[in-house]
Amino acid sequence: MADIDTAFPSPGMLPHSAHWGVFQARLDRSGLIVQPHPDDPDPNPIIENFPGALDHPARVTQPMVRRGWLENGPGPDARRGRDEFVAMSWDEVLDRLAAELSRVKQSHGPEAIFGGSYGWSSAGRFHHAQSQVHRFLNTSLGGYVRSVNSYSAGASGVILPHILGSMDEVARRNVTWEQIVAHTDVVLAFGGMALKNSRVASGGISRHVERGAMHDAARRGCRFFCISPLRSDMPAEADARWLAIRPGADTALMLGLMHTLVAEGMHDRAFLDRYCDGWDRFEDYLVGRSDGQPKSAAWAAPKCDLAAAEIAELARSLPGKRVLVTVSHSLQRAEHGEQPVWAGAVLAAVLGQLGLPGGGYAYALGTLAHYGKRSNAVPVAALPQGTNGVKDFIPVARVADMLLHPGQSYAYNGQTRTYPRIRLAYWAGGNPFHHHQDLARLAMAFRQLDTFVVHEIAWTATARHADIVLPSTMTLEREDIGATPTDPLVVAMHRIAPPNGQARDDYDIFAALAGRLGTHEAFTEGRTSRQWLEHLYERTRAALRELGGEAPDFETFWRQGSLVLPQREDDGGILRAFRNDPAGAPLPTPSGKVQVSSPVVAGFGYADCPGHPAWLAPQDAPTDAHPLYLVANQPATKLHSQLDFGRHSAGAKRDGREVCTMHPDDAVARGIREGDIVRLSNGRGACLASAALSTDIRPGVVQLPTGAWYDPADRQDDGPPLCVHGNPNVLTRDAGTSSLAQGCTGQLTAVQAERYDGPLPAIRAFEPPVPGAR
Ligand SMILES: Nc1nc2c(c(=O)[nH]1)N[C@H]1C(S)=C(S)[C@@H](COP(=O)(O)OP(=O)(O)OC[C@H]3O[C@@H](n4cnc5c(=O)[nH]c(N)nc54)[C@H](O)[C@@H]3O)O[C@H]1N2
Ligand SMILES: Nc1nc2c(c(=O)[nH]1)N[C@H]1C(S)=C(S)[C@@H](COP(=O)(O)OP(=O)(O)OC[C@H]3O[C@@H](n4cnc5c(=O)[nH]c(N)nc54)[C@H](O)[C@@H]3O)O[C@H]1N2
Ligand SMILES: [Mo]
Repeated sequence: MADIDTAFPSPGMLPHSAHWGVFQARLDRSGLIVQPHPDDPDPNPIIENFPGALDHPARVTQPMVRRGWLENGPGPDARRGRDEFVAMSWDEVLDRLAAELSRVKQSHGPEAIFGGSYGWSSAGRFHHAQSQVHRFLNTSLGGYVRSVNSYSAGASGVILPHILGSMDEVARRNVTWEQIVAHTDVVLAFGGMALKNSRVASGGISRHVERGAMHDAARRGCRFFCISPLRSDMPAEADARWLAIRPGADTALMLGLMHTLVAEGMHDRAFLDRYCDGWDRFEDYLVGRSDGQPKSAAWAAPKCDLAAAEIAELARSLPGKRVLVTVSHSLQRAEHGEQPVWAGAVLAAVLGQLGLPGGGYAYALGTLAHYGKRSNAVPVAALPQGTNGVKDFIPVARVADMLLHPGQSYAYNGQTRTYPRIRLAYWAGGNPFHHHQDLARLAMAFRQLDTFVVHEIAWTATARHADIVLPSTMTLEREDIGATPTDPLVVAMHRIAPPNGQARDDYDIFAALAGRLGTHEAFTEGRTSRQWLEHLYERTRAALRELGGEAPDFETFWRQGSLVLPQREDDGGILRAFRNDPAGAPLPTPSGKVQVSSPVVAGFGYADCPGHPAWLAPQDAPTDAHPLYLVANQPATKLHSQLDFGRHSAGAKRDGREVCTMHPDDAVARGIREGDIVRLSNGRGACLASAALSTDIRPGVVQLPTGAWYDPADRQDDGPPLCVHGNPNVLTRDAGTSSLAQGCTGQLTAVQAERYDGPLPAIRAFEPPVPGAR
């Protein structure tokens, strides 16, 4: 039933887990030693950011309060983000914060508190900071305005339920890597399947299998297509053919492929008849009956900048083969991001492949280690969040709009909603100055608040924009349970090191606040952290017993360090079930079938998201002034902004600056050489980065990963900021994907690049603020 993982941990090491994998660690006199799980075939090197992080100067070591807030009281303040901080004792800061929370609740109600607190936090299931803040706000203040969806999948999370089923069904419980190794002939990977991405998963994965699976499939003869502006979006092991598509043009390519198949009678009519709803309306659009424009390969070619013959040939090569279409999250983190997600599903339907082993549509396969895996047969620990008394929410990426435009109405998924008036925002476990777009605008938005509270392990730009900064422990400094529904290993995360400085666990901070608010019992249920771990573990244990097996008690689990859970069959999920029995296992859509077109979405009447997949030309495209596409993708050497000061992340920078990649043609035209500092700019701002030249990037595209901490050259200036460290979100646009999903569009924007010959400003991102006198 539940086994012990005998390989883990090794003697003398303690078990722990992170979003970048299960690992073991030890703190000795020479410092922190971390090693991946001994049986991990392809460990994620990001764990190398841990050594040196525990007592790095960037850690927050004591509670700090912004001077302007302390002296003038709560209220909108243009100094937020550029004011001095003063240090304060825990007792005083908790008293003051409890009083402010009470004031906001009494004067404005919990509907004036924004507790979305989006962010990845750390991997342990109990100390997960976002869950902690939600539970605290629910149990102690009556609730909060929440956020829905994610920066990861803002558009797909909304469109997929309209056309196939929930994101989890279509991404997590669908085609597995095992099926690909055994069955797939062709993988059309739109956005690629970069190993840098697929070795990450919230909660921690014990074995990273993606590289090996692509290698084995390719060896068997599976043909991978890396459809992306970057060749490196597919590992060498896949031996992929690279189609260097123009960014933002995938829907055009998909339409061109489908048109060729339909025009040449190679589409699977029987599949479309039996399993799909709304084909005719879409076909009218595809062949041009509805708008006079056939979406042929010749039509698609100039849009995606691939040869028409190449598109047509690719289409003709597909029928009769087991074809898998994947669409990465990145494609939908862009203007009209709903379209490639929808068109990819319809392409798989046109090929008649949905629901076949190793075939059809695996949305987001390769973007996170969760996807392509079997699911556990029993639930894993999660902190209950209580009941939120406030019903209001925003789509997560509309946070700046909400703060800047209270009372304004906006469209979302068929509703007309109104932004609430927020007085206090509470963040723990996320970094909006990493994840949000147009950072100058975001800073303005946070200046509208009465009070901004942040719990952080380190002095991120978000902490620097707060009024109250509370130092939290990092994962290595506390005990927890590491687990995810897509990996069988449950990890007894032992404490590796004592807390740094005055840092406290988020749980203890909230418990102390709850004590002051008279809600201690409701928040803690009388449990210590250790008692919570035992309590949360019991859920898994009870479910194991129900399955009829032995399940060790908590003490045994803790002593042995891990537990291996049973997993479900690799059954292909809802798409396979539907294919096998369309009447008995209908899809959870209005027709019970694949919505090739959707009367519901059409009924919303959105010009920016019509009732079937369509090509909608982007507004945020290159111009004469800003002729290059910027691809602002996920960083290889860290998770988002986490531990950007760590040695693995720092090791990939040049003189402390982030590296951007561009094609030699674009560089030569601008007098830029390898290693030169370039200034990337557009109307919203600018940043500096070190140029790396490569022919593995499409000409006309500059790639700068996210994650370098925002470090504006002049913190007092109100003009477009210059980030000296290389944060691309000074450049990206703060606009929703469409009226349907209002998702984040941070992946792409248009910029100019020039060699920067001015004096190089110092990078101060990791220098903590020096507390002023009180
Ligand atoms: N331009 C552009 N922008 C993007 C993207 C993109 O592709 N392009 N991608 C987007 C995506 S997909 C995502 S998911 C977001 C990610 O955005 P975030 O999830 O907000 O980024 P993280 O850096 O993971 O933020 C987690 C924060 O929690 C802190 N933390 C860690 N452990 C603890 C703890 O125990 N307690 C507390 N209190 N804090 C802790 C870390 O120090 C860090 O600052 O970014 C989005 N932004
Ligand atoms: N190392 C590391 N891994 C991560 C993360 C991290 O921060 N670091 N974050 C994790 C998270 S939260 C998420 S949501 C996933 C995100 O997964 P994704 O959003 O898929 O990841 P990205 O790296 O942003 O984008 C993947 C690739 O898409 C390509 N691309 C960009 N625009 C286009 C386009 O218009 N068309 C095509 N065809 N390709 C395009 C880019 O070259 C890019 O490298 O990654 C996860 N994995
Ligand atoms: Mo994400």
